[in-house]
Amino acid sequence: MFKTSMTIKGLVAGAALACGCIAFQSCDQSAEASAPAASPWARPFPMPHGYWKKTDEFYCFASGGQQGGIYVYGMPSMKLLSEIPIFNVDPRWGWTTSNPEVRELMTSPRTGEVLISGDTHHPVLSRTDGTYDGRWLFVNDKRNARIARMNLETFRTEEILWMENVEGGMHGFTSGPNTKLLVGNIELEAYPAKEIRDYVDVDIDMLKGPYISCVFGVNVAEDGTMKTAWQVWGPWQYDLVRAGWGESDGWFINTAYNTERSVNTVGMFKRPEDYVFYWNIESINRAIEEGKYITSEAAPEVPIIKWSDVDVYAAPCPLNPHGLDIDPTGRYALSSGKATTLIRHYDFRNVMKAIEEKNFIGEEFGIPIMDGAAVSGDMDTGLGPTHIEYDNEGYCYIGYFVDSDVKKVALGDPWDKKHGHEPWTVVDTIPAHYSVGHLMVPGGDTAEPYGKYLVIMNKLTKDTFLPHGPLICENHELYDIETIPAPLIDQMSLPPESHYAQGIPVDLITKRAKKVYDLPEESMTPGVEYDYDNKVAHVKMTAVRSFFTPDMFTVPEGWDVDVELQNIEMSLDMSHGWSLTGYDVMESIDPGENKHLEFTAERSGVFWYYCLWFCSELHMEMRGRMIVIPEDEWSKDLEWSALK
Ligand code: CUK
Ligand code: CUA
Ligand code: CA
Repeated sequence: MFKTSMTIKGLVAGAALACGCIAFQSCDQSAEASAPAASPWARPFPMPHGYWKKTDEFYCFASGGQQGGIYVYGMPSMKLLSEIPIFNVDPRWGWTTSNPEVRELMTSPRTGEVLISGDTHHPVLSRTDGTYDGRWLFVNDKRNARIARMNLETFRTEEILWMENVEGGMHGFTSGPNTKLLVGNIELEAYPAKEIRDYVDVDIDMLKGPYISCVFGVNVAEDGTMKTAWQVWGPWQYDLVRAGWGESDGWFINTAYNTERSVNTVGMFKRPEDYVFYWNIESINRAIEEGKYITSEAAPEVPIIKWSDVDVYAAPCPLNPHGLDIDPTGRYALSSGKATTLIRHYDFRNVMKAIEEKNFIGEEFGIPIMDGAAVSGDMDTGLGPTHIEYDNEGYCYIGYFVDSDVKKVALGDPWDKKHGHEPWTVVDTIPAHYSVGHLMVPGGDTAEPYGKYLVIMNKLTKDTFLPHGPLICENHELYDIETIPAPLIDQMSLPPESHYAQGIPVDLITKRAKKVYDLPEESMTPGVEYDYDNKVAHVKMTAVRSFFTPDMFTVPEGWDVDVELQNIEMSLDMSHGWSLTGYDVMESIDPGENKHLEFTAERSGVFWYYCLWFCSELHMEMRGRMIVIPEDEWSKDLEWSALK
């Protein structure tokens, strides 16, 4: 079953797989095939201290999907490190709506509603000159058209932008080669405010459809602050997006699977080909400069531009395309239909030539359509292609949901000089367990991929892991792509459902990562102040092993309580937390961190607060009481300062 050219590495992993066993040492077949020590992936036993910290080469940031945040793990250890809470509430990571700062981020500026769930899809690491710089991680919420920005010093969310003028369905989302501009799509067509409907002026019917949708740009300031720069509205919706670099710098491209403008599955499948769109960014800026835009009453600062006032071109793409990804030179873009075996590679040079020479085969809604055959080539390589990543050696990796594998394909000029294969041919077929969604090569969506590893993010796992109820975990499979065939190194279960992931070298993160927060210059004086006018008790409280100070406070029933908590520890890993019995209040607070918690003392009685983490030998003792006095029994002598 093995090709003779197979390397030792491949042989070991292949043999291990053949007998369904990953632990080489205990597997007779693999022992016969090769000595375990020959595998660079064999792990030492017993495990030396700090082994993973020393051996991990990349951080992987994977979207949590319905979990609402981001999973962080190390590679190649595939050890889960953190879950960054974003659109969800998670007291473990100090992220609840009792904290007014978090609550504000999660409050819709449009409706005032606090949303505590989301659907994260596309993590986007910030870039400088086309490569990751380790400053921030952005991610979109598909459900409610939001973008969050995490600070990679603290691994916490600092900002959430609620996309103006749309209710939901933000899907494709990415960064330009420099993170000054983010671009994205609205996937689910909208029935927007009347002023936008009138301005866009294409047929739209609230009951029957079709609807309209937009692409958008978001400016990112030096300090990371986001601001919507523009929205271009038009007749279609868009799925996935990439912003060009290198040869395609200044353009962004996206797929559209519902060019039929239908409102149901069958209707969205009527055309044998849909489109890939090429958008010129400069033309959007020009339209704004020339005043070709309106603004809505709800968002007076966001220019709304008509698709017909910008330079956008369509190229046909086989039946209902999804993923669309650009190679490291910026020259090629690959996409394909979800329900065909064809994958199409677009050559940016041919696209530019077609545009310059006006080689169009027609138009739709005024958008010129290029001849697909003229700008591209097709490969017939597998069914259910969804996403593509690239390495630094001239290969791309195409994930096939239905075939349940990844095809490693050799790219065309100039890469053929590097890899030496016939361009656009499959050089390796990598099995997936099962049904590939996205896949990830570290830096695989940048101008300079780091390569080395491939993570296949499998949607279905069936019987791979122990049963745990009908909703089954996912499987992130790690392959070594430095050899052909690629050996499987590890499999990692992860709760559903990761969409995209990005991998970044550890030193870009570790050199910035915060270990403790900086305490404010002035130290906190613990105590309680009573604001009788507004009926608020302001509690200032410190936490240090193994005390809360104060460890008791009183408050009249019905008052609001504002607890300012300060963890005055300066030691690594000395987080405390504040968990209040009888109330929906529980929050972690890290070393040096200062945090407000707000809630209403609705019921009279004695309520204990206790430390959230097993921080010290007297962790259980690290607790205190909130005593809520019925309002008619309250008097000033019951104030904390009188009792202490
Ligand atoms: S999408 Cu989910 S697997 Cu949102 Cu990038 Cu394709
Ligand atoms: Cu502090 Cu347990
Ligand atoms: Ca279609």
